[in-house]
Amino acid sequence: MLVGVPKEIKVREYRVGLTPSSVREMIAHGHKVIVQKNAGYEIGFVDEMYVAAGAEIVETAKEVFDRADMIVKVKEPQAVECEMLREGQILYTYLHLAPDPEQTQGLIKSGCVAVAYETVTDKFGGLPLLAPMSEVAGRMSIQAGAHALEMKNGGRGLLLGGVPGVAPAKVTIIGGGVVGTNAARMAVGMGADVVILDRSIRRLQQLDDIFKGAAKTIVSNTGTLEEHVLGADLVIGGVLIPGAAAPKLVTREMVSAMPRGSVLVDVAIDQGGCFATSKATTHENPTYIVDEVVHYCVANMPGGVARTSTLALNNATLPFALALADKGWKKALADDEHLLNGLNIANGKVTYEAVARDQNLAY
Ligand code: PYR
Repeated sequence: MLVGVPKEIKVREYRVGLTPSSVREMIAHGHKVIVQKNAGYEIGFVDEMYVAAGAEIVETAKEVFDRADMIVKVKEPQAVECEMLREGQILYTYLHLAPDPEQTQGLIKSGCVAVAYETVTDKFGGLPLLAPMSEVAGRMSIQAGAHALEMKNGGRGLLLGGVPGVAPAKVTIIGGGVVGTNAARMAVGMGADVVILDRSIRRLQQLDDIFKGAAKTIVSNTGTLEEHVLGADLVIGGVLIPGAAAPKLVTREMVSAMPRGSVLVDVAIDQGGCFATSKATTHENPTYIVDEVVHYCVANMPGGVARTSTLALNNATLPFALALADKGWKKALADDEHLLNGLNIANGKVTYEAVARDQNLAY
């Protein structure tokens, strides 16, 4: 199969669909790979590395889309990319179609076969191609929060770990899933006083085993949520209801009652955010202040550490990319129900129930 890797064109997106090492693996499987010039330049994957791995470098995205049987990307195709896709061509990338009718129509019209990273499942009930980016965002949330706690950023002027003789900062993490667990690892590592809230006692038992008391676990309900949000210097929102909007767990009143210079980091902002006062921000202007509380709500946090994110994403996406290339999409999906769950569009129709339902489309 001829596999194509265009340069990402979404604003400030520096991740790339395949690393040079993934290209080498593709070629070892007998495939050909074309990579758009400078596709990985900003994160140190220069064209010479792709050539050394066996890829051909091509000048334009159009050439990649015209020639490739399968396009491997990171972000959802922008309108100009949807127009370049063609019937039967495989598109393998993040799509997030449910809230995006325009992209859905563009993909339907193209006739492509679109496999979305975020809906591929695993036998443990997880989302293995979303998980690496949740790990990145969870870990990053603590460094973003630590930075926001500095005076110059409007924070309380607190060092997360404190120093001998001075207490560490209090960090409350809402949600004990992938984001919350990774946030807790970083916060504990930096010496903060950490509480994780979750509604699942079973999950709290697992977290207690992992952290062995270094992070406290609390069952989440209206009362405990209020107590631990109001008592925190830094709150991390890491709740996910797959495919649905995030619940607004922290109300405007709670935000207003927080001490001046407290910090909220909303990792759920991609799903609308879990703080009533959240609105999406960018890496250029990551924070804003409401009622003297600093909000960090960057919508594509993993893009800020694009090299780490690309490597982590490729670790998860490559085995499925190889299956699609080795077997063709029909057999690859027929052989693997979890990869089949990734199929969102085929033969000019939506093939993913939640997307069809949200957009009133035939399924
Ligand atoms: C991203 O990392 O950009 C996703 O869409 C998950």
